[in-house]
Amino acid sequence: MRSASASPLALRVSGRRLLDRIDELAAIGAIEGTQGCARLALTDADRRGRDLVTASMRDLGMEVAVDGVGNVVGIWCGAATDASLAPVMTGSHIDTVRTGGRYDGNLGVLAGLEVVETLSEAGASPTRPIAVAFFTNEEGARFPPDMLGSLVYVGGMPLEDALDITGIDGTNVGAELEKIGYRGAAPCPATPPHAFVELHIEQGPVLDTEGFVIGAVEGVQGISWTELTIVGQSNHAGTTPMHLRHDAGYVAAAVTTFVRDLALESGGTQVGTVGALTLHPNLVNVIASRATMRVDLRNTDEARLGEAEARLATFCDELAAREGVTVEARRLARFEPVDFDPSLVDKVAATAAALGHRARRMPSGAGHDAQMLARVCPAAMIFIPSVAGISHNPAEFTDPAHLEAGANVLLHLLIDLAGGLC
Ligand code: HGY
Ligand code: MN
Ligand code: MN
Repeated sequence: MRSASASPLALRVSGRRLLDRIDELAAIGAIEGTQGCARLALTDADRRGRDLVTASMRDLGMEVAVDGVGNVVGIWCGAATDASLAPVMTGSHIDTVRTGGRYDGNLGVLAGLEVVETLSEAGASPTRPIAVAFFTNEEGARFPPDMLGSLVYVGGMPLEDALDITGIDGTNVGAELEKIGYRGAAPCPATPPHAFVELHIEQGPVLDTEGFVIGAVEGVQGISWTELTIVGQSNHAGTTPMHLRHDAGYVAAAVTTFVRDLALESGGTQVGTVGALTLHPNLVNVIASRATMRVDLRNTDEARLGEAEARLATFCDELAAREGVTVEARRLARFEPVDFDPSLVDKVAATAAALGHRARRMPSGAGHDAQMLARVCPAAMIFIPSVAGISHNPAEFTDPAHLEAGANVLLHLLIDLAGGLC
């Protein structure tokens, strides 16, 4: 039993225990032959992951609450903690994309449980309660937008609207929540926590290539998701002269290459992706009558993101007129860039330094729940490296020593934000 009487800075997490938790959760929805897992939001695999994590919360003596959109929050108090105070919260998500890695989101939730277990076994009592949360549908891959659960949690979207969302498979958020048994009674929007810190893998190449262990994340770039439905005319691939075609497949391909060229021309932090594209009837000898595609544009600069969106819209209009098709746009997600609380970002860097790590200040290319919590309380993020910057890929990997280092920074930052140990 480690005593808390030693300087709190002597406290350390158990890297082995954290790895075991990560392995245990990754086994749910495991992608055969890989290290990755697939637990799309509100699927049965997500339910099993949720059941495992909430059981772990209860095993740690945490009070567990589930809200109307399925967000789960566990609250832990030490023997001398003042339970009446607003908790310091950490957490992330445990839903994954279809080709997910084992660390994206999962690390932030399981490291939160490891912090609680470390404090509990040390007999330590933070002045404030510690809350560990996982938010519903952070990925947005099945039900747009991403960060849906945390958006509702902070009052950024009415609960009814979230429950009404239709997924890429035609299912409904509310019905799927009922089906997995996670449409809870806790109110949302929720009472804001005192502060929020999220530990997450970088999912990009910066820390790995520059040799940093810790990233002090200063903010999150803007995100724009648009669904385009292109309607042309199906016709015979062999008999239809090229000038008589209204080819939705060609228009979709032209938009896809335009998105890449737009990002390259824009420079700066502009990125553009078409990751989802379906053709109808999707047959080798039929000119496609319909194409449905989803465009992801991101930039750290709001004005430039807006320019990119406008250029895409103009391109689609001109192409539609030229090819004799219609292009209908539907916005799936739109979040402006977010700056985290500068004093909290400084604390991330100072805590890392106290533990022997120089922190790399940087923006986040990926969206995170922390960007939603930043609307209601001071929020910041701790990054650790992704080897070769690979993520949203079963080959996603982070060095166990970096997992442990990130969790120790989280431990000591949470102790600090919780008013120290009493
Ligand atoms: O899309 C994102 O940036 C995150 O993975 N939800
Ligand atoms: Mn994530
Ligand atoms: Mn992700």
